[in-house]
Amino acid sequence: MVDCIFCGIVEGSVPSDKVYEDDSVLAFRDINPVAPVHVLIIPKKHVPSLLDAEEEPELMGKIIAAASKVAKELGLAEKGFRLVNNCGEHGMQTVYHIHFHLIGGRQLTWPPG
Ligand code: DGP
Repeated sequence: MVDCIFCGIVEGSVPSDKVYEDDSVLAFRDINPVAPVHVLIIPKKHVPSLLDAEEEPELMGKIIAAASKVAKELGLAEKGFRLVNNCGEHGMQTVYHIHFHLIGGRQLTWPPG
């Protein structure tokens, strides 16, 4: 998957600041953070978007479990945090390798823009 930047991160050809890794999931700091903690949690397998998640229920469960683990490890458990997926044009998805933004370390607001 040469055209996918996140596949490049998984393969190691694109550098990243990793905070968690297992056999099927990788988490690394976002290059353009919007909060003190902004981590992207991705499957190592190339899954384009949430529209494809229906075929990957086990993998999606592993991503949510990793998000819980990373949130606790990065000190977000006490005050809380947000886990966000942007899907498609209206969701403002820019990288078509599914990823979940783990955002915290400050007071967040609602609704998002
Ligand atoms: P989204 O709009 O949900 O598709 O957000 C994609 C995010 O990916 C965005 O917050 C910036 C981040 N990003 C894009 N390219 C890179 C990269 O090469 N390295 C890292 N660490 N993050 C990246």
